[in-house]
Amino acid sequence: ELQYPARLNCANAFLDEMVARGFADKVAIRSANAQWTYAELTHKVNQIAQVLVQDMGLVPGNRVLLRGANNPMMAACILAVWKAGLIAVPTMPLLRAKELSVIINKAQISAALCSSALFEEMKLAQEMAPVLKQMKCFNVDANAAEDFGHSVDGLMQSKSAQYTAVDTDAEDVCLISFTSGTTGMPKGTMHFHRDVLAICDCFPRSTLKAQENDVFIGTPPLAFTFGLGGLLLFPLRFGATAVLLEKLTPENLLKAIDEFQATTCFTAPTFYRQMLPLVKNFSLKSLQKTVSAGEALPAATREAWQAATGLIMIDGIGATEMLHIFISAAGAEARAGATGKAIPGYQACVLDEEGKPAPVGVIGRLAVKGPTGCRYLADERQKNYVFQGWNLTGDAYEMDAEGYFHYRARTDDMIITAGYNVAGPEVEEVLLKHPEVAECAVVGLPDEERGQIVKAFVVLRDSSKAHLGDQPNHALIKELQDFVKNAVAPYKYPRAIEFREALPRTETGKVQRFKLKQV
Ligand code: 3SK
Repeated sequence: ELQYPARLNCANAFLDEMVARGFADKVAIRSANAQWTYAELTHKVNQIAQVLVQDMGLVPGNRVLLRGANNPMMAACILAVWKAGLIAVPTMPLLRAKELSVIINKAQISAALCSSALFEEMKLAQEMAPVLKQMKCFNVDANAAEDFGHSVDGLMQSKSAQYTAVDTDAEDVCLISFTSGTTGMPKGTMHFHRDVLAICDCFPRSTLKAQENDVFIGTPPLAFTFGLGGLLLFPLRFGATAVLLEKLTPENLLKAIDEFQATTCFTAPTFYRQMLPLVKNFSLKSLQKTVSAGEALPAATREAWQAATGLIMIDGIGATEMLHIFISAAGAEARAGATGKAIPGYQACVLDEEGKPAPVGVIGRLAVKGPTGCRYLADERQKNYVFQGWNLTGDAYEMDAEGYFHYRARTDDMIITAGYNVAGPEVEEVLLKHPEVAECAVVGLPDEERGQIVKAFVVLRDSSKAHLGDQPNHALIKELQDFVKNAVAPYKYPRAIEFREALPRTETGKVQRFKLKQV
Protein backbone atom coordinates (compact mmCIF):
# COMPACT_ATOMS: atom_id res chain seq x y z
CA GLU A 1 0.00 0.00 0.00
CA LEU A 2 1.18 3.52 -0.78
CA GLN A 3 2.21 5.54 2.28
CA TYR A 4 2.66 9.30 2.28
CA PRO A 5 3.40 11.68 5.15
CA ALA A 6 0.35 13.32 6.69
CA ARG A 7 1.73 16.77 5.81
CA LEU A 8 2.62 16.83 2.15
CA ASN A 9 2.97 19.39 -0.63
CA CYS A 10 3.24 17.39 -3.86
CA ALA A 11 5.21 20.15 -5.64
CA ASN A 12 8.16 19.44 -3.32
CA ALA A 13 8.28 15.83 -4.51
CA PHE A 14 8.68 16.92 -8.13
CA LEU A 15 11.11 19.76 -7.46
CA ASP A 16 13.08 20.23 -4.22
CA GLU A 17 13.27 16.50 -3.49
CA MET A 18 14.51 15.75 -7.02
CA VAL A 19 17.14 18.48 -6.71
CA ALA A 20 18.20 17.06 -3.33
CA ARG A 21 18.38 13.57 -4.87
CA GLY A 22 21.00 14.73 -7.39
CA PHE A 23 18.84 15.69 -10.40
CA ALA A 24 19.58 19.45 -10.21
CA ASP A 25 21.43 19.57 -13.55
CA LYS A 26 19.33 16.98 -15.36
CA VAL A 27 16.98 18.37 -18.04
CA ALA A 28 13.45 18.36 -16.62
CA ILE A 29 11.49 20.08 -19.40
CA ARG A 30 12.16 20.71 -23.07
CA SER A 31 10.13 22.45 -25.75
CA ALA A 32 10.73 23.91 -29.21
CA ASN A 33 12.49 26.91 -27.65
CA ALA A 34 13.34 26.12 -24.04
CA GLN A 35 15.29 23.66 -21.96
CA TRP A 36 15.12 23.79 -18.15
CA THR A 37 16.99 21.64 -15.67
CA TYR A 38 15.34 20.49 -12.43
CA ALA A 39 17.16 23.32 -10.62
CA GLU A 40 16.01 25.93 -13.15
CA LEU A 41 12.43 24.65 -13.08
CA THR A 42 12.45 24.76 -9.28
CA HIS A 43 13.70 28.36 -9.28
CA LYS A 44 11.08 29.48 -11.78
CA VAL A 45 8.30 27.73 -9.86
CA ASN A 46 9.53 29.42 -6.66
CA GLN A 47 9.41 32.83 -8.35
CA ILE A 48 5.93 32.29 -9.77
CA ALA A 49 4.69 31.11 -6.36
CA GLN A 50 5.81 34.47 -4.95
CA VAL A 51 3.94 36.33 -7.70
CA LEU A 52 0.80 34.44 -6.68
CA VAL A 53 1.23 35.19 -2.99
CA GLN A 54 2.87 38.63 -2.95
CA ASP A 55 1.55 40.33 -6.10
CA MET A 56 -1.84 38.66 -6.34
CA GLY A 57 -2.44 38.32 -2.58
CA LEU A 58 -3.68 34.73 -2.85
CA VAL A 59 -3.94 32.59 0.27
CA PRO A 60 -3.91 28.79 0.70
CA GLY A 61 -7.07 27.19 -0.58
CA ASN A 62 -7.78 29.86 -3.23
CA ARG A 63 -8.54 28.40 -6.64
CA VAL A 64 -6.54 29.49 -9.67
CA LEU A 65 -7.74 28.93 -13.21
CA LEU A 66 -4.88 28.00 -15.53
CA ARG A 67 -4.98 28.36 -19.26
CA GLY A 68 -2.32 27.58 -21.80
CA ALA A 69 -1.05 25.16 -24.39
CA ASN A 70 1.51 22.50 -23.41
CA ASN A 71 4.63 24.57 -22.74
CA PRO A 72 7.17 25.01 -19.93
CA MET A 73 5.56 28.13 -18.43
CA MET A 74 2.15 26.42 -18.24
CA ALA A 75 3.84 23.51 -16.43
CA ALA A 76 5.68 25.86 -14.06
CA CYS A 77 2.46 27.74 -13.26
CA ILE A 78 0.66 24.52 -12.27
CA LEU A 79 3.54 23.52 -9.98
CA ALA A 80 3.73 27.04 -8.52
CA VAL A 81 0.03 27.01 -7.67
CA TRP A 82 0.60 23.78 -5.73
CA LYS A 83 3.74 25.02 -4.05
CA ALA A 84 1.87 28.10 -2.80
CA GLY A 85 -0.85 25.86 -1.27
CA LEU A 86 -3.44 26.94 -3.87
CA ILE A 87 -5.78 24.82 -5.97
CA ALA A 88 -5.08 24.49 -9.70
CA VAL A 89 -8.01 24.44 -12.10
CA PRO A 90 -6.42 23.82 -15.52
CA THR A 91 -8.74 24.35 -18.47
CA MET A 92 -8.64 23.04 -22.02
CA PRO A 93 -7.04 25.56 -24.39
CA LEU A 94 -9.89 25.45 -26.89
CA LEU A 95 -12.67 26.31 -24.42
CA ARG A 96 -14.63 29.43 -25.26
CA ALA A 97 -15.71 32.22 -22.90
CA LYS A 98 -19.14 30.73 -22.22
CA GLU A 99 -17.68 27.35 -21.19
CA LEU A 100 -14.98 29.02 -19.10
CA SER A 101 -17.56 31.14 -17.30
CA VAL A 102 -19.49 28.00 -16.29
CA ILE A 103 -16.30 26.59 -14.72
CA ILE A 104 -15.38 29.88 -13.05
CA ASN A 105 -18.83 30.22 -11.49
CA LYS A 106 -19.08 26.60 -10.47
CA ALA A 107 -15.66 26.54 -8.76
CA GLN A 108 -15.92 30.17 -7.55
CA ILE A 109 -12.51 30.96 -9.01
CA SER A 110 -11.11 34.36 -8.07
CA ALA A 111 -7.81 34.35 -9.97
CA ALA A 112 -6.43 33.17 -13.29
CA LEU A 113 -3.07 32.72 -14.98
CA CYS A 114 -3.45 32.71 -18.73
CA SER A 115 -1.04 32.34 -21.61
CA SER A 116 -0.97 35.55 -23.68
CA ALA A 117 -2.18 33.63 -26.76
CA LEU A 118 -5.47 32.81 -25.02
CA PHE A 119 -6.01 36.07 -23.16
CA GLU A 120 -8.70 37.64 -25.37
CA GLU A 121 -11.15 34.79 -24.72
CA MET A 122 -10.25 34.92 -21.03
CA LYS A 123 -11.27 38.60 -20.86
CA LEU A 124 -14.65 37.72 -22.37
CA ALA A 125 -15.02 34.96 -19.78
CA GLN A 126 -14.29 37.43 -16.97
CA GLU A 127 -17.07 39.71 -18.23
CA MET A 128 -19.46 36.76 -18.00
CA ALA A 129 -18.17 35.61 -14.59
CA PRO A 130 -17.24 38.65 -12.48
CA VAL A 131 -16.36 36.43 -9.49
CA LEU A 132 -13.01 36.18 -11.31
CA LYS A 133 -11.31 39.23 -9.81
CA GLN A 134 -7.78 39.11 -11.17
CA MET A 135 -5.87 37.69 -14.10
CA LYS A 136 -2.22 37.64 -15.02
CA CYS A 137 -0.70 36.70 -18.35
CA PHE A 138 2.28 34.43 -18.92
CA ASN A 139 4.39 33.76 -22.00
CA VAL A 140 4.45 37.51 -22.57
CA ASP A 141 7.17 38.77 -24.89
CA ALA A 142 9.74 40.91 -23.04
CA ASN A 143 9.52 43.37 -25.96
CA ALA A 144 5.82 43.95 -25.35
CA ALA A 145 7.13 46.68 -23.04
CA GLU A 146 3.87 47.91 -21.55
CA ASP A 147 2.39 44.52 -20.61
CA PHE A 148 5.58 42.77 -19.61
CA GLY A 149 5.92 44.52 -16.24
CA HIS A 150 2.49 43.27 -15.13
CA SER A 151 2.89 39.79 -16.51
CA VAL A 152 3.96 36.67 -14.63
CA ASP A 153 7.14 36.64 -16.73
CA GLY A 154 7.93 40.25 -15.76
CA LEU A 155 6.93 40.09 -12.10
CA MET A 156 8.80 36.85 -11.40
CA GLN A 157 12.11 38.42 -12.40
CA SER A 158 12.45 40.39 -9.18
CA LYS A 159 11.57 37.41 -6.97
CA SER A 160 13.98 35.20 -5.06
CA ALA A 161 14.83 31.80 -6.52
CA GLN A 162 14.18 30.32 -3.06
CA TYR A 163 10.70 29.68 -1.68
CA THR A 164 9.51 27.24 0.96
CA ALA A 165 6.40 25.32 -0.05
CA VAL A 166 3.25 26.00 1.96
CA ASP A 167 2.82 23.22 4.55
CA THR A 168 -0.30 21.50 3.18
CA ASP A 169 -2.07 18.38 4.39
CA ALA A 170 -1.74 15.27 2.21
CA GLU A 171 -5.53 15.42 1.97
CA ASP A 172 -5.83 19.07 0.99
CA VAL A 173 -7.36 19.51 -2.46
CA CYS A 174 -4.74 20.75 -4.93
CA LEU A 175 -6.41 20.08 -8.28
CA ILE A 176 -9.91 20.50 -9.68
CA SER A 177 -10.08 18.92 -13.07
CA PHE A 178 -13.22 19.55 -15.07
CA THR A 179 -14.65 16.88 -17.30
CA SER A 180 -17.30 17.61 -19.86
CA GLY A 181 -17.40 13.86 -20.31
CA THR A 182 -19.38 12.89 -23.33
CA THR A 183 -22.53 14.61 -22.12
CA GLY A 184 -21.58 18.27 -22.21
CA MET A 185 -22.40 19.14 -18.56
CA PRO A 186 -19.06 19.86 -16.85
CA LYS A 187 -18.24 18.20 -13.53
CA GLY A 188 -15.33 19.31 -11.34
CA THR A 189 -13.33 16.39 -9.94
CA MET A 190 -11.27 17.21 -6.84
CA HIS A 191 -7.92 15.61 -6.08
CA PHE A 192 -5.58 15.75 -3.06
CA HIS A 193 -1.82 16.28 -2.91
CA ARG A 194 -1.41 12.58 -2.12
CA ASP A 195 -3.53 11.57 -5.14
CA VAL A 196 -1.12 13.39 -7.42
CA LEU A 197 1.78 11.31 -6.08
CA ALA A 198 -0.27 8.11 -6.02
CA ILE A 199 -0.88 8.17 -9.78
CA CYS A 200 2.87 8.53 -10.31
CA ASP A 201 3.54 5.57 -8.03
CA CYS A 202 1.05 3.25 -9.76
CA PHE A 203 0.82 2.98 -13.57
CA PRO A 204 4.23 4.45 -14.52
CA ARG A 205 6.05 2.39 -11.87
CA SER A 206 4.35 -0.98 -12.28
CA THR A 207 3.27 -1.08 -15.92
CA LEU A 208 5.17 1.55 -17.86
CA LYS A 209 8.37 0.95 -15.88
CA ALA A 210 9.45 4.58 -16.22
CA GLN A 211 13.18 5.29 -15.78
CA GLU A 212 15.24 8.42 -15.30
CA ASN A 213 16.65 8.15 -18.84
CA ASP A 214 13.16 8.22 -20.37
CA VAL A 215 12.03 11.15 -22.50
CA PHE A 216 8.25 11.60 -22.45
CA ILE A 217 6.34 13.14 -25.34
CA GLY A 218 2.76 13.21 -26.62
CA THR A 219 -0.38 15.15 -27.34
CA PRO A 220 -2.95 15.30 -24.51
CA PRO A 221 -3.26 18.79 -23.00
CA LEU A 222 -1.86 19.33 -19.50
CA ALA A 223 -5.40 20.39 -18.66
CA PHE A 224 -6.50 16.78 -19.21
CA THR A 225 -5.27 14.51 -16.43
CA PHE A 226 -4.08 11.99 -19.04
CA GLY A 227 -1.65 14.68 -20.27
CA LEU A 228 -0.89 16.17 -16.86
CA GLY A 229 0.26 12.76 -15.60
CA GLY A 230 1.83 11.36 -18.75
CA LEU A 231 3.57 14.48 -19.98
CA LEU A 232 4.57 16.29 -16.79
CA LEU A 233 4.14 14.48 -13.46
CA PHE A 234 5.37 11.02 -14.44
CA PRO A 235 8.61 12.28 -15.99
CA LEU A 236 9.31 14.56 -13.02
CA ARG A 237 8.60 11.82 -10.46
CA PHE A 238 11.24 9.58 -12.11
CA GLY A 239 13.89 12.22 -12.82
CA ALA A 240 13.17 11.85 -16.54
CA THR A 241 12.63 14.56 -19.20
CA ALA A 242 9.27 15.97 -20.30
CA VAL A 243 8.97 17.29 -23.86
CA LEU A 244 6.08 19.72 -24.21
CA LEU A 245 4.81 20.38 -27.71
CA GLU A 246 2.47 23.15 -28.80
CA LYS A 247 2.08 22.26 -32.47
CA LEU A 248 0.26 18.98 -32.40
CA THR A 249 -0.01 17.50 -35.87
CA PRO A 250 0.84 13.84 -36.59
CA GLU A 251 3.89 14.95 -38.66
CA ASN A 252 5.04 17.23 -35.89
CA LEU A 253 4.86 14.57 -33.21
CA LEU A 254 6.73 12.05 -35.37
CA LYS A 255 9.41 14.64 -36.16
CA ALA A 256 9.71 15.61 -32.50
CA ILE A 257 10.09 11.99 -31.38
CA ASP A 258 13.27 11.81 -33.44
CA GLU A 259 14.46 15.34 -32.65
CA PHE A 260 14.11 14.91 -28.87
CA GLN A 261 14.98 11.18 -28.94
CA ALA A 262 11.75 10.45 -27.09
CA THR A 263 11.35 7.01 -25.53
CA THR A 264 7.75 7.19 -24.31
CA CYS A 265 4.72 8.52 -26.15
CA PHE A 266 1.26 9.25 -24.74
CA THR A 267 -1.63 9.84 -27.10
CA ALA A 268 -5.08 8.57 -28.07
CA PRO A 269 -5.94 5.87 -30.66
CA THR A 270 -7.17 8.43 -33.18
CA PHE A 271 -3.80 10.15 -33.16
CA TYR A 272 -1.91 6.84 -33.50
CA ARG A 273 -4.13 6.06 -36.50
CA GLN A 274 -3.35 9.44 -38.03
CA MET A 275 0.39 8.82 -37.57
CA LEU A 276 0.28 5.35 -39.15
CA PRO A 277 0.55 6.30 -42.84
CA LEU A 278 3.46 8.66 -42.02
CA VAL A 279 5.53 6.44 -39.75
CA LYS A 280 7.70 5.17 -42.63
CA ASN A 281 8.99 8.70 -43.30
CA PHE A 282 10.48 9.18 -39.82
CA SER A 283 13.06 7.52 -37.62
CA LEU A 284 11.43 6.20 -34.46
CA LYS A 285 14.55 4.38 -33.25
CA SER A 286 14.45 6.02 -29.82
CA LEU A 287 10.83 5.10 -29.16
CA GLN A 288 10.30 2.18 -26.73
CA LYS A 289 6.87 2.63 -25.15
CA THR A 290 3.62 3.88 -26.67
CA VAL A 291 0.67 4.44 -24.35
CA SER A 292 -2.88 4.66 -25.66
CA ALA A 293 -5.78 5.93 -23.54
CA GLY A 294 -8.55 8.48 -23.70
CA GLU A 295 -10.79 6.22 -25.79
CA ALA A 296 -11.08 2.53 -26.58
CA LEU A 297 -8.22 1.11 -28.65
CA PRO A 298 -9.56 -0.96 -31.56
CA ALA A 299 -7.68 -4.22 -32.16
CA ALA A 300 -7.09 -3.09 -35.77
CA THR A 301 -5.22 0.01 -34.57
CA ARG A 302 -3.16 -1.97 -32.06
CA GLU A 303 -2.17 -4.48 -34.77
CA ALA A 304 -1.41 -1.86 -37.43
CA TRP A 305 0.76 0.11 -34.97
CA GLN A 306 2.72 -2.98 -34.03
CA ALA A 307 3.18 -3.93 -37.69
CA ALA A 308 4.40 -0.41 -38.57
CA THR A 309 6.69 0.18 -35.56
CA GLY A 310 7.38 -3.17 -33.92
CA LEU A 311 6.06 -1.72 -30.64
CA ILE A 312 3.40 -3.40 -28.53
CA MET A 313 0.94 -0.70 -27.58
CA ILE A 314 0.34 -0.18 -23.85
CA ASP A 315 -3.42 0.29 -23.76
CA GLY A 316 -5.02 1.76 -20.65
CA ILE A 317 -8.25 3.10 -19.30
CA GLY A 318 -8.39 5.92 -16.83
CA ALA A 319 -10.89 8.55 -15.86
CA THR A 320 -10.67 12.17 -14.82
CA GLU A 321 -12.55 11.09 -11.67
CA MET A 322 -9.76 8.57 -10.87
CA LEU A 323 -7.06 11.01 -12.05
CA HIS A 324 -5.22 8.50 -14.25
CA ILE A 325 -4.97 4.95 -15.62
CA PHE A 326 -6.22 2.05 -13.46
CA ILE A 327 -6.42 -0.85 -15.94
CA SER A 328 -3.61 -1.61 -18.36
CA ALA A 329 -1.04 -4.16 -19.52
CA ALA A 330 2.35 -3.88 -21.19
CA GLY A 331 4.62 -6.11 -23.26
CA ALA A 332 4.04 -9.84 -22.95
CA GLU A 333 1.22 -9.16 -20.47
CA ALA A 334 -0.84 -7.34 -23.12
CA ARG A 335 -3.65 -9.30 -24.82
CA ALA A 336 -5.23 -8.41 -28.16
CA GLY A 337 -8.79 -7.26 -27.59
CA ALA A 338 -8.30 -6.58 -23.86
CA THR A 339 -7.48 -3.27 -22.18
CA GLY A 340 -5.51 -5.15 -19.52
CA LYS A 341 -5.78 -6.01 -15.83
CA ALA A 342 -6.29 -3.82 -12.77
CA ILE A 343 -2.86 -2.28 -12.19
CA PRO A 344 -1.14 -2.88 -8.83
CA GLY A 345 -2.75 -0.61 -6.23
CA TYR A 346 -6.20 -0.75 -7.87
CA GLN A 347 -8.98 -3.35 -7.77
CA ALA A 348 -11.54 -3.73 -10.56
CA CYS A 349 -14.64 -5.81 -11.13
CA VAL A 350 -17.72 -5.92 -13.32
CA LEU A 351 -21.05 -5.27 -11.60
CA ASP A 352 -24.45 -6.40 -12.82
CA GLU A 353 -27.58 -4.22 -12.81
CA GLU A 354 -28.18 -4.93 -9.10
CA GLY A 355 -24.64 -3.92 -8.18
CA LYS A 356 -23.47 -7.52 -7.62
CA PRO A 357 -20.27 -8.93 -9.19
CA ALA A 358 -21.12 -10.27 -12.66
CA PRO A 359 -19.80 -13.73 -13.61
CA VAL A 360 -16.81 -14.08 -15.92
CA GLY A 361 -17.80 -13.39 -19.52
CA VAL A 362 -20.87 -11.32 -18.69
CA ILE A 363 -21.05 -7.64 -19.66
CA GLY A 364 -21.66 -5.19 -16.82
CA ARG A 365 -20.55 -1.90 -15.41
CA LEU A 366 -16.84 -1.52 -14.69
CA ALA A 367 -16.18 -0.66 -11.03
CA VAL A 368 -12.79 0.33 -9.57
CA LYS A 369 -11.26 1.29 -6.25
CA GLY A 370 -7.76 2.29 -5.29
CA PRO A 371 -5.68 5.13 -3.91
CA THR A 372 -7.60 7.72 -5.97
CA GLY A 373 -11.33 8.12 -6.37
CA CYS A 374 -14.20 10.34 -7.40
CA ARG A 375 -14.98 13.49 -5.43
CA TYR A 376 -17.19 15.79 -7.48
CA LEU A 377 -17.33 19.44 -6.54
CA ALA A 378 -20.92 20.14 -5.42
CA ASP A 379 -22.56 17.75 -7.82
CA GLU A 380 -25.57 15.48 -7.42
CA ARG A 381 -23.94 13.04 -9.78
CA GLN A 382 -21.51 11.94 -7.01
CA LYS A 383 -24.08 9.40 -5.83
CA ASN A 384 -24.26 7.85 -9.30
CA TYR A 385 -20.49 7.46 -9.51
CA VAL A 386 -19.64 6.05 -6.07
CA PHE A 387 -21.45 2.96 -4.84
CA GLN A 388 -20.36 1.02 -1.71
CA GLY A 389 -16.80 2.27 -2.07
CA TRP A 390 -16.59 1.37 -5.75
CA ASN A 391 -16.21 4.00 -8.49
CA LEU A 392 -18.65 3.22 -11.29
CA THR A 393 -16.88 4.34 -14.42
CA GLY A 394 -19.72 4.42 -16.94
CA ASP A 395 -17.98 1.84 -19.12
CA ALA A 396 -19.47 -1.53 -20.00
CA TYR A 397 -16.78 -4.20 -19.67
CA GLU A 398 -16.47 -7.96 -19.54
CA MET A 399 -13.84 -9.77 -17.45
CA ASP A 400 -12.33 -13.04 -18.66
CA ALA A 401 -11.15 -15.98 -16.55
CA GLU A 402 -7.59 -14.60 -16.42
CA GLY A 403 -8.73 -11.25 -14.99
CA TYR A 404 -8.33 -9.29 -18.23
CA PHE A 405 -10.92 -6.59 -18.86
CA HIS A 406 -12.48 -6.27 -22.33
CA TYR A 407 -14.14 -2.99 -23.26
CA ARG A 408 -17.62 -3.31 -24.73
CA ALA A 409 -19.17 0.19 -24.74
CA ARG A 410 -20.00 3.18 -22.61
CA THR A 411 -22.84 1.99 -20.38
CA ASP A 412 -25.09 4.64 -21.81
CA ASP A 413 -24.04 3.70 -25.36
CA MET A 414 -25.11 0.06 -25.31
CA ILE A 415 -27.54 -0.26 -28.22
CA ILE A 416 -30.59 -2.42 -27.65
CA THR A 417 -32.13 -3.30 -30.98
CA ALA A 418 -35.01 -5.74 -31.39
CA GLY A 419 -34.01 -7.29 -28.04
CA TYR A 420 -30.33 -7.71 -28.98
CA ASN A 421 -27.51 -5.94 -27.12
CA VAL A 422 -25.08 -4.39 -29.57
CA ALA A 423 -21.86 -2.70 -28.41
CA GLY A 424 -21.17 0.17 -30.81
CA PRO A 425 -17.34 -0.17 -30.53
CA GLU A 426 -17.51 -3.79 -31.77
CA VAL A 427 -19.20 -2.63 -34.98
CA GLU A 428 -16.72 0.26 -35.20
CA GLU A 429 -13.82 -2.23 -34.98
CA VAL A 430 -15.18 -4.10 -37.99
CA LEU A 431 -15.84 -0.98 -40.06
CA LEU A 432 -12.33 0.31 -39.35
CA LYS A 433 -10.93 -2.77 -41.06
CA HIS A 434 -12.60 -1.76 -44.35
CA PRO A 435 -10.04 -0.04 -46.60
CA GLU A 436 -12.33 2.93 -47.37
CA VAL A 437 -12.99 3.79 -43.70
CA ALA A 438 -10.80 6.32 -41.87
CA GLU A 439 -12.94 6.95 -38.75
CA CYS A 440 -16.36 5.89 -37.57
CA ALA A 441 -18.77 6.02 -34.65
CA VAL A 442 -21.72 3.71 -34.12
CA VAL A 443 -24.73 4.76 -32.04
CA GLY A 444 -28.29 3.66 -31.40
CA LEU A 445 -31.08 5.80 -32.81
CA PRO A 446 -34.73 5.53 -31.70
CA ASP A 447 -36.84 3.38 -34.01
CA GLU A 448 -40.54 2.59 -33.69
CA GLU A 449 -40.20 -0.98 -34.81
CA ARG A 450 -36.91 -2.13 -33.26
CA GLY A 451 -36.65 0.20 -30.24
CA GLN A 452 -33.31 1.36 -31.58
CA ILE A 453 -31.44 0.82 -34.81
CA VAL A 454 -27.69 0.66 -35.24
CA LYS A 455 -26.44 3.70 -37.12
CA ALA A 456 -22.84 4.25 -38.26
CA PHE A 457 -21.32 7.65 -38.96
CA VAL A 458 -18.38 7.08 -41.26
CA VAL A 459 -15.50 9.33 -42.32
CA LEU A 460 -14.08 8.00 -45.58
CA ARG A 461 -10.39 8.07 -46.46
CA ASP A 462 -11.46 9.62 -49.76
CA SER A 463 -14.40 11.90 -49.01
CA SER A 464 -15.23 12.29 -52.72
CA LYS A 465 -16.60 8.72 -52.63
CA ALA A 466 -19.36 9.67 -50.18
CA HIS A 467 -21.72 10.77 -52.95
CA LEU A 468 -22.50 9.80 -56.51
CA GLY A 469 -23.83 12.99 -58.04
CA ASP A 470 -26.17 14.48 -55.45
CA GLN A 471 -27.07 11.07 -53.97
CA PRO A 472 -25.33 9.21 -51.13
CA ASN A 473 -23.15 6.40 -52.52
CA HIS A 474 -25.65 3.57 -51.91
CA ALA A 475 -23.33 0.98 -53.43
CA LEU A 476 -20.64 1.81 -50.86
CA ILE A 477 -23.22 1.85 -48.04
CA LYS A 478 -24.35 -1.65 -49.05
CA GLU A 479 -20.74 -2.81 -49.30
CA LEU A 480 -20.04 -1.59 -45.74
CA GLN A 481 -23.23 -3.21 -44.43
CA ASP A 482 -22.30 -6.54 -46.02
CA PHE A 483 -18.77 -6.19 -44.67
CA VAL A 484 -20.15 -6.01 -41.10
CA LYS A 485 -22.66 -8.83 -41.69
CA ASN A 486 -19.81 -11.07 -42.86
CA ALA A 487 -17.67 -10.34 -39.81
CA VAL A 488 -20.06 -10.41 -36.84
CA ALA A 489 -23.60 -11.54 -36.03
CA PRO A 490 -25.73 -10.02 -38.79
CA TYR A 491 -28.15 -8.32 -36.35
CA LYS A 492 -25.25 -5.98 -35.47
CA TYR A 493 -24.95 -4.48 -38.96
CA PRO A 494 -25.69 -0.76 -39.24
CA ARG A 495 -29.10 -0.34 -40.83
CA ALA A 496 -28.25 3.29 -41.43
CA ILE A 497 -24.91 4.70 -42.55
CA GLU A 498 -24.15 8.38 -42.94
CA PHE A 499 -20.92 9.75 -44.37
CA ARG A 500 -19.37 12.68 -42.53
CA GLU A 501 -16.33 14.89 -43.13
CA ALA A 502 -15.35 14.54 -39.42
CA LEU A 503 -16.77 13.21 -36.16
CA PRO A 504 -17.69 15.57 -33.31
CA ARG A 505 -15.08 15.14 -30.59
CA THR A 506 -14.36 16.57 -27.14
CA GLU A 507 -11.09 18.39 -26.77
CA THR A 508 -9.59 15.25 -25.33
CA GLY A 509 -10.43 13.36 -28.50
CA LYS A 510 -13.45 11.39 -27.30
CA VAL A 511 -16.26 11.07 -29.82
CA GLN A 512 -19.32 13.01 -28.65
CA ARG A 513 -21.83 10.27 -29.30
CA PHE A 514 -24.60 12.29 -27.67
CA LYS A 515 -24.31 14.78 -30.54
CA LEU A 516 -24.62 11.99 -33.09
CA LYS A 517 -27.66 10.63 -31.27
CA GLN A 518 -29.37 14.02 -31.58
CA VAL A 519 -29.37 13.73 -35.36
O1 3SK B 1 -9.87 8.54 -20.68
C1 3SK B 1 -8.96 7.94 -20.14
O2 3SK B 1 -8.76 6.76 -20.41
C2 3SK B 1 -8.02 8.63 -19.18
C3 3SK B 1 -6.79 8.12 -19.04
C4 3SK B 1 -5.91 8.68 -18.16
C5 3SK B 1 -6.24 9.77 -17.43
C6 3SK B 1 -7.46 10.30 -17.58
C7 3SK B 1 -8.37 9.73 -18.45
C8 3SK B 1 -9.72 10.37 -18.57
